[in-house]
Amino acid sequence: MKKVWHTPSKAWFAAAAVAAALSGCTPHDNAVASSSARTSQDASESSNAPTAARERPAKLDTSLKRRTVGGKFIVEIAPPASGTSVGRIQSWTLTLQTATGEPVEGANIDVSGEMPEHGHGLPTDPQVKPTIHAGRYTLDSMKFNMGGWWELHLKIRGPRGADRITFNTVLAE
Ligand SMILES: [Cu+2]
Repeated sequence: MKKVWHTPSKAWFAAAAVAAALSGCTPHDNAVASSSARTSQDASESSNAPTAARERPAKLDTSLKRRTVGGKFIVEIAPPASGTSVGRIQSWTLTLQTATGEPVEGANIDVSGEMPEHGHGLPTDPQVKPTIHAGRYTLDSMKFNMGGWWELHLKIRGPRGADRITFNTVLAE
């Protein structure tokens, strides 16, 4: 993968903003939505921060049930029964299992998202909360502010180890 800038710079943010403007994005949503809830330290660590734009691969795995990168967990995420509505805050569900299919309780899960082609993140800061059902979690404050290719990055810390996974979802443009 070709990397243009190694660290975020003024030029980099300007380029991301231009790319976003050309594609009709509203990158400022991110800053506005999160500025009230975060400290400056949190903001600097935000994984929803803009990223350098990437092209969409010819083949995208859009399966929403997959094994994590290190093979520790099986994760399934699902949009609300009504489907994903662009521009609306919605709750998704997340099912977490061990590699052998046992429900995983007490996991700590971080979610961030981005539109790789546009170099911007989600306009919200999704939160994962446990439910009364073993291995079932809710993914609250999910909002996609435009159609297209989104990546959802999950970092999972369970009682018996940590792993991560990236899901792809393509919403009608
Ligand atoms: Cu976008």
